[in-house]
Amino acid sequence: MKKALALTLVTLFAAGSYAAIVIQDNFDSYADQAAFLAAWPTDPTIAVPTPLALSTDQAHSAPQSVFQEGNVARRNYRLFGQEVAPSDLQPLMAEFWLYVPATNSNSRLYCEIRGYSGTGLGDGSLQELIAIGTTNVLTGGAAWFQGRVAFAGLANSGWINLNLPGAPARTAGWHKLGIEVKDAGVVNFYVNDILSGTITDPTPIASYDTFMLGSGLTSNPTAPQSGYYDDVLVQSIPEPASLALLVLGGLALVRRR
Ligand SMILES: [Ca+2]
Repeated sequence: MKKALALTLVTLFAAGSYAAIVIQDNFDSYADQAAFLAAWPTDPTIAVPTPLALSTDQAHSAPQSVFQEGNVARRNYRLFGQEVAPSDLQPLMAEFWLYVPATNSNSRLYCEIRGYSGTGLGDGSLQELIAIGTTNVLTGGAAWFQGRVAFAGLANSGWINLNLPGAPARTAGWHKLGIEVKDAGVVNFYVNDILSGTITDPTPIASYDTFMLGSGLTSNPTAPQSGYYDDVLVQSIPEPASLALLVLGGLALVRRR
């Protein structure tokens, strides 16, 4: 039976079907801003390319996070280093923690996953982006977090309030925000691990390759809304059903011997 278990594990590894971590960063290992920028380059596409700032003022995981004050547009990015194709059996999950200071309709603090025709930002054209965080474009938005799928021809440029029944309201402090992408363009948005909104993309793309850290926008100069980002985790996660199938497959292989 030990042999069977070992072979099953080998089968699982061979299929690459256990959770594969694409990006994992708590921002705590960087000695200084230069070290942070080496891992997370400044987005060269915003009007005045300006990076987020490594900070110890707030942290979800101590001691560091990255800071975006409300009146300066800042954004960084990291390439996946691979094309990650989501499916129902192995969704793409992108999560991070966002600190917001107070509810305010002028807040624009969010992160995105993107898919380019090439290998990522800087190579090829942007085909789609999925965002979660805060925006000022929706009526009544200050009460909630928001999610977005662009550019699929959706209303409100693809932004929705994440206000499904039971969704956590936007409050001051840290919140865990998550994007889950499945087959057929099903995009689920999570706030504090609670499903808070869903968008079905009418024109889904095949794969994603880039994480954008920060919105690259200001949060209204008249009432600046500063924010912090921490604990980014991008994974390709097999659903329990697909894991079970692989285990059965592995056992079947063992039995045949
Ligand atoms: Ca941290």
